[in-house]
Amino acid sequence: MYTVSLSPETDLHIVAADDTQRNAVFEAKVADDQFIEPKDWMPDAYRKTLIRQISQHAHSEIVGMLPEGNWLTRAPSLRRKAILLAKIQDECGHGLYLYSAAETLGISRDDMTEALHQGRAKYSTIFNYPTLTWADMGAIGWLVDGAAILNQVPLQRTSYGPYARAMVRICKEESFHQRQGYESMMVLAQGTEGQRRMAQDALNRWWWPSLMMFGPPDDQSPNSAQSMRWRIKRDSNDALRQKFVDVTVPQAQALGLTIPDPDLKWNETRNAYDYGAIDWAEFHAVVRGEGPVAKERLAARIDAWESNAWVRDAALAHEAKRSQRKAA
Ligand code: FAQ
Repeated sequence: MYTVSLSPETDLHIVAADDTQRNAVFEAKVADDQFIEPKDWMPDAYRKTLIRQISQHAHSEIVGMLPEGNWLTRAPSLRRKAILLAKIQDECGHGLYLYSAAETLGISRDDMTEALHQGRAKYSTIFNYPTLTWADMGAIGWLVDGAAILNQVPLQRTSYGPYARAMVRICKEESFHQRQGYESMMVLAQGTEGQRRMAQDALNRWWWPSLMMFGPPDDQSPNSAQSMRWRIKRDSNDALRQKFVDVTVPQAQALGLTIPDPDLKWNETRNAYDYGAIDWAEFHAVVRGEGPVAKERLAARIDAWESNAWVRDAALAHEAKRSQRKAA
């Protein structure tokens, strides 16, 4: 009979003869909260799910630079500009760690980029909304990075090692992003009447799209059950959304701003906030690529990729020369 032993001395020496046995080793490792590493055997569907999720996550970080980049030249002070620039550079770094993590699963960065440009790969719905005023920079940091952290902290314990390790640093940086956004909102909320109105307007526009970031409701989420069994996802979409509402409402109250949801109320029995109905038709339309600025976002990415091809060509030519010299 075939048995799986997970002591560090023995499990590395299991020679599994067929996929059923390999799968048993894989399942046992996942159940034991051990990381699956790039050279470990894994089911094809696990690999595919990870490539899908990690590449979408990477694309989100990269496309997510655009709405904020839009405000770099219009930041109201040198201090705000330096903070925003640092944040955008961090997001770029996150994208690169995540592309690298996905590459360990056997897909190339070029293939992932092509999938994004051809509309085959998704990125977060949130980045298909326009940034209309400076207050949107505060709202994105507070709400979008706030939502991202809640989703990403559990991903530090996701079952695939390279993804989990990438998330450790990403979470530290996202935490700074959330705080700078909240601080920026605080300054606006305590500023002139016009500034307070700008902050409220930004909250009004970003609140519902932020709730949608967590994905469809659990009973309409085709990937959740399997991803949670594989411990890729550690919490469900609805559980994280609820957590976000519960931590964010008191933050809005501290700012003196109103969450744009007349149905929002504390529920003593559940010890959590009840909140109003999310417009899932809007969510699905944005996922389909019909978001307010979806076309502009993709066009900007494709333009950046094409007009900077010479940088990639030069770097590769340099690398080829170096290898030739080494070989000679
Ligand atoms: N947008 O079955 P589920 C950030 C799709 S990072 C677009 O529930 P899953 C940092 C989903 O892909 C933000 N599509 O899917 C930052 C699936 O379609 P598919 C990104 C969405 O994967 C801040 C279908 O709907 N974070 O913001 C969305 O189990 C500021 C059914 O959904 C991550 O990617 C959506 N919101 O759960 C940067 C975190 N939701 O692929 C710059 C990692 C769902 O089968 C500035 N990802 N869909 O064709 C995840 O945790 C998961 O992938 C979920 C979705 C929770 C997003």
